[in-house]
Amino acid sequence: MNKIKHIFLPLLLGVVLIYSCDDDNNTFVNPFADINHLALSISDNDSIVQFLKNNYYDVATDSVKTLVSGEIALYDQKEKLTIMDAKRYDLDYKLYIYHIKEGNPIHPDFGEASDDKGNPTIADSIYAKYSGQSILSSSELSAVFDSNTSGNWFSYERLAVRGWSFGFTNLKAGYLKKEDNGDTFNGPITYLEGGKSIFFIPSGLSYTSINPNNYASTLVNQNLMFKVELLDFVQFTDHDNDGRPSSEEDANDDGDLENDFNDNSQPGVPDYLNRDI
Ligand SMILES: [Ca+2]
Ligand SMILES: [Ca+2]
Ligand SMILES: [Ca+2]
Repeated sequence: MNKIKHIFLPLLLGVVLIYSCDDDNNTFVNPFADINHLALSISDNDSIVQFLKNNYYDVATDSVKTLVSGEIALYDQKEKLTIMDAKRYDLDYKLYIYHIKEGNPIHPDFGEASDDKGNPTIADSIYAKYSGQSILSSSELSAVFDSNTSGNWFSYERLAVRGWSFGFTNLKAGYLKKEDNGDTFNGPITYLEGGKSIFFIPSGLSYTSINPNNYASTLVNQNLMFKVELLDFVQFTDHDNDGRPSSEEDANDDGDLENDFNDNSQPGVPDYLNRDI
């Protein structure tokens, strides 16, 4: 099995924990204590649906634009839009995935059927290009806040935008560029025909204030849009090297690996990071 032992993950956004203290007793104050996350999940979904109804995908410029006469709204392109149910911190969310290209992992001249690893699981480490924007209103996106045009590795336990884990399960990887005679390409590692999609991610599956690590993020509680391309992934990623792929260490089968604790001697360590279970 092809394993990458150390996957470097540049933080999508530097997150620094800040603490605001009350002068009298120095207790930690949650600046988002007033937010009702169930209500937010409902209004976020409404906002994303409105955005999808008010915008279309422009093939020529490979971009999302405000709907004009003669074009079809993202929301109405039912055959290209996947709506996924996803759970996070015991709340239910919907993730919207607009498919541009499925991805072709088999080199047209030198590939074999076995090069097709299928789709990654939620837990598999992924190698992807991306660009991210905030959805500010039904007709407005922010400037790109982060992007990568050559490919970065992302590992489940360090992924701040949990919507990615779910979204990438819909894509296939691309194939490695080769020389014309089939030799290894004499140049930078280059993948062609990776699966391309646009993810529309509710705040609860991105920088939610349910997680204190996000309090200081400039993107806290914002709905996000990511254009992504899956270049490669590590099939059967096994974070703790215990022989069980991480995707099979989700004991309660809710798509979240961070809430399964079945080792009484190490109650704070999730199963997928615990070699003893
Ligand atoms: Ca494992
Ligand atoms: Ca779980
Ligand atoms: Ca384990």
